[in-house]
This record gives sequence, C-alpha cells and structure tokens, in this order.
Amino acid sequence: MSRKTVLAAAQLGPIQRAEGRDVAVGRMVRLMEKAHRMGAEVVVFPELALTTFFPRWYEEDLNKADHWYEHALPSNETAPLFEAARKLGIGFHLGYAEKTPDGRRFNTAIYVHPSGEVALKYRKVHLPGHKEYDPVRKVQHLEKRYFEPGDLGFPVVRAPVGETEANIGLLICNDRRWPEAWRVLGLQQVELVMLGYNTPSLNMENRGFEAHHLRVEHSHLSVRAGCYQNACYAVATAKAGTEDGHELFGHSIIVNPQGELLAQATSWDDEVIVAEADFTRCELGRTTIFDFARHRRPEHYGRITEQVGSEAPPLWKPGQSS
Ligand code: CDV
Repeated sequence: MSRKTVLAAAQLGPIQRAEGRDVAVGRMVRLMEKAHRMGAEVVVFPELALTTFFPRWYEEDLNKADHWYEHALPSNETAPLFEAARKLGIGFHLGYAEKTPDGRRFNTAIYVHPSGEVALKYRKVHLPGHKEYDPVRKVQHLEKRYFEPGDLGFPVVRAPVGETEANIGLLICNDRRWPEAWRVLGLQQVELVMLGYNTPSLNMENRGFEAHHLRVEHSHLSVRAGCYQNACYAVATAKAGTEDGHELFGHSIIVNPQGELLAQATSWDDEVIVAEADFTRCELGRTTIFDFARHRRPEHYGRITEQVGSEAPPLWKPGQSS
C-alpha cells in the first residue's frame, strides 16, 4: 500500500478583533476548497484560527471573555467547515479556544477526519506570556490568564490521512520551541506533526535586541530540528499580517523527516501551500541515527523531568582536578 499523501498548510491572514467567526469560517472553507483543488488530503489551519489572537487583549473578568471560546464543536458557526470537509473528503486540523462544560479553558487543537469525527485532541502545554496585566509591556500576551496548561500530555494516534494512514501528533505554537515535546511525540513514532502558530514579528518582552529576521529563523529552526531529530513530517501554519495594528509573521512551512523545507508561504495573507509526503521516508531516521531503542540513554536524562529551571554549574578553578 502506498504511504503517500498531499499535505496542505492553510495560512490565514489577519482577523480583526471586531470580525465574527462567520468571516473566518468563510475564508477557511475557501482555503479548504483551494487545498482540495491542489490535491491535498489534509489541511492544517493556524492556532486559535476562528478569532483574532485575543490573548493580546486584557479582560479583568474572565466571564466577559466567553465569546472568544468554543463551547461545542461543531457549532452553528463552525458547521460549514465540517460540512466542507465531508463534501471534499478532506481531513483538517483546527486550533481554537476551548471552554469545557465544567468551565475550564484550554488552547486546543483537533485533527478531524473527513467524516467529522475528532480523531485526536491536544491542549497546549507550553503557554507563553503572563497572567496579570503587565504595564511595562507594549502589547500583552495573556495566554496564562486565558488558558490553563493542557492536561492531555502529547498524544499520538494512527489515523487515516487520505488513502493511507499516519501516526499523527499535534503541537501548538510555543510548543514547537521545546525539544521535550517533540521527543515525547517521537517516542510514539509520530510521522506527521500538525501545528498552528500566532507569532508577533517583534519580541514584545522588550528585554533586549532581537533581529526581526531571526524571529522567523528561530521558528523554522525549531520545526526543522523537531522533524529531523524525530524522523517526521510537520505542517506548521501561521496566522499572518496585521491584526488591529499588531503584526504576526507568516512563513508557514511544510518540512520532511530530513528537516528540509518542502514548501513555504510567501504572503502575509490567506494562502495555501502543499507538498507530497511519503511516510515510508520516516523509517530511515527512525532505524538509523535516531533509532531510540539502540541509542537513547534515559539514565542520563533525569534532569529533564526532575528539574524545571536551569541551575548554575559548579565553578572550576585552575589547579583543581575535575
Ligand atoms: N502563541 C504563541 O505561543 N506565541 C509564542 C510567542 C509569542 C512567544 C511563540 O512561541 O511563537
């Protein structure tokens, strides 16, 4: 059986604060149709794809922020996306703000089979930013206020992708910068990582100079390293452009298990990029240099799970044996 499929990243241009989900969903349906015309069998939308990147806006009373969250999927407003997927026979990844029936809030992603069934759900673990209003910052990043850290770990599932099957894992935005997250997926033989992101073009923490072009470079570096070191494909899809005066970089990419770029978005607007994946290509890395069973040494990795922050090393002085 062929293990090939065509992957798509459906980058979204800006969504303004005043725009409703109907606008975003309409654009997403058009992108899905375009991806289908380009031969794609799975399409990946960005993080928090249905609204503006609302964690930049402070809200004192979280109950007044309920309109940013999905309380059920599909809802009346998101149903057209699920219907389009069914009609086109295309699977899709969706990032959204989730409010559970018992009132918990998560930054969530799902992989939806063309039937409309959710094959995999993930809740963002590495929440960046801060919880309280920060008067020093020019722009807030309140993910720690609006969401609690994910409680599902980093699950992988083998599920249909087009005519084939693949071991699928999900990451969300900031997760892509953490090798621990990729390795937990790699340890489950992940073959395809879908991830969406909203990343400002400037470092809003203002704690030192960071060149503009390096923001994109660091994003790509993280995804490419994650793919290479875990022998998997990734589709990393951006929200791009200027939302209410706040610029997000695009540069969505599709990466192969060698860490090579197969496709890259060139606009900061709605855009589809596609690339063919052949999941048999995940076997080379997994059975050679990154054959975990033969080469990993977890007895030396204790700090990874036992320690959170970094610790200064002991000082060595000349004349002192090591
Ligand atoms: N949405 C994000 O998780 N953004 C973070 C930035 C702002 C640190 C990111 O890693 O891109």
